[in-house]
Amino acid sequence: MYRLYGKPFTMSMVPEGVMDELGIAHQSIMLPPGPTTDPAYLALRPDGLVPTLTDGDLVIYEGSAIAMHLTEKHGALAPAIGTPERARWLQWMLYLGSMVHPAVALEFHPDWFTDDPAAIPAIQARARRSCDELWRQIEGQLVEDAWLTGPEFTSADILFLVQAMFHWDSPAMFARSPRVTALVRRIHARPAMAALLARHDVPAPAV
Ligand SMILES: N[C@@H](CCC(=O)N[C@@H](CS)C(=O)NCC(=O)O)C(=O)O
Repeated sequence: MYRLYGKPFTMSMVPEGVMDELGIAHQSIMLPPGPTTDPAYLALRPDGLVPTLTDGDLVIYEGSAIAMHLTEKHGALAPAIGTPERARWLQWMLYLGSMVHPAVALEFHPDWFTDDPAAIPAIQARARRSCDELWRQIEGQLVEDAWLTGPEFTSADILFLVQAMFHWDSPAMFARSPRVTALVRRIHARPAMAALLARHDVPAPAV
């Protein structure tokens, strides 16, 4: 049985959403908010962050990597290997995880990047501008009436929804991005995705 370690309103919603969409039963272990110091968890993921997935002896962490592992293992939610759509899927799984999410982290956890409390407002303001710019760039990459990687809904759409979710308090960001907004609405219209957000007390997209 899969065991997913997570926290509400975090990257752990990505593998959780993948398992929900695929109807895969799993045990969900919600860690308390704040820095994780539990040695048992640190033995699984040494930086103490979430998510981590275990499956018997297998331990895997990093949200995008877990989602990619699940899609490979279950042969679903990813385009066929070697196709242009698969290339786009790889691009978005890595880009959203390694470029967009760090900008989100800079905004939500500025204390990870400085020991100087006086520097925090400036870091947050800069991070917000970076996120704004990233969404503007992503807008230019989207194709109207398509999922993120093409005609099929994939795990990249789940990752996209979760990254967008971190910015729903910024309607101005989305007002400039009609295709991002339309894709967010389309993904959220899937029952499993709406249920995922509701389970984490995330309101429906205000975009
Ligand atoms: N790139 C990492 C990001 C991990 C990360 O930043 N996790 C955050 C939540 S999104 C966390 O554990 N924060 C600690 C906390 O919120 O208490 C991944 O996808 O696993």
